[in-house]
Amino acid sequence: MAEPSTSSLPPAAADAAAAAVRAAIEKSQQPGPTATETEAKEGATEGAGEGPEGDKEPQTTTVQPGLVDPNHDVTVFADQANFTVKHPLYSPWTMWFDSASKQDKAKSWDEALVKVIAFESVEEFWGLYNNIVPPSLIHPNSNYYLFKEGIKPAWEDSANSKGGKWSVQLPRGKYSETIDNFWLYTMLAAIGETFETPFIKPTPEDPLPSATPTSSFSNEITGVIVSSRKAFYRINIWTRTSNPGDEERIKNIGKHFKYGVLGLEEGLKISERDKVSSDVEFVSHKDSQAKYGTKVDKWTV
Ligand code: MGP
Repeated sequence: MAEPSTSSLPPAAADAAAAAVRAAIEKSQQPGPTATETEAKEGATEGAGEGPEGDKEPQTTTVQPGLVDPNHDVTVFADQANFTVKHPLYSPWTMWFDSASKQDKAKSWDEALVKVIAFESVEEFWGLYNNIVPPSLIHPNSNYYLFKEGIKPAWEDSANSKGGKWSVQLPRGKYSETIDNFWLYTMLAAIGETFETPFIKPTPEDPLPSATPTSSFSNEITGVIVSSRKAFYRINIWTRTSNPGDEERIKNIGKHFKYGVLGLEEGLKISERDKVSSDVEFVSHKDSQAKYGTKVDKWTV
């Protein structure tokens, strides 16, 4: 299982994890009690009737309002079990799951869909990640769905009904470790909200170009899904829109997903023999529902 540390992640995933922490810091810069105020208050209660210690003057170190105080607060990066500070994410998220056995008995598709947990901090995310069965080990025909709070992972939800999905498929078997890593990187990009980072093509001179998140962030991603199927694994990125007019913006998400987040090479076929390519494809939900016997318009990157 991965440690709650970003040091072993590839650059894009590490960026995404760092973005999740940046979200925490930005959020925590809202006015709150200063350390001095907090310590003064604690001194007042803890010190009462405790002799010399109780007479202690409150310490005068002042940290910026709401920021982590390095002298007192323990983050998950310093102590994985006994941390005292949680870093809130930009948005709260919910993990959903549906399993093959439930699908078999369910009367309708969404009857089998269960909420696993809702979380809103970096620490809760790692707590979930460290305690959940990885996608390579879930039963074929099962799916994990990580969606923004309040959005059901269904085409019918108003946040999804006009949208679509980017997909990548990997053959089962030899790609089990890869799918587990890809899913982690995908989740980090989702909770770090880095999918809308402008994609900058790597060059031999600058193989790891770093782009700052775009100012035209439009909250386009509603959720991400990993699916286990008999012959393959699949990751989907769901978007709110799928208009031809938004092609450039949506393709940027696909490029960032394929090259930045997953680190795939342009033109690379994941496996010629298995007839599964690394083409990352976009299709609208409307088209994917009508896929049988219908020509489906797909975008690739
Ligand atoms: P799938 O898992 O998205 O496709 O949907 P997959 O794995 O390609 O399977 P295939 O059987 O389509 O080849 C599988 C099935 O689940 C769909 O055909 C629908 O019956 C149902 N389903 C999936 N989703 C995401 C939804 C949804 O959002 N709404 C509803 N009503 N049904 C869905």
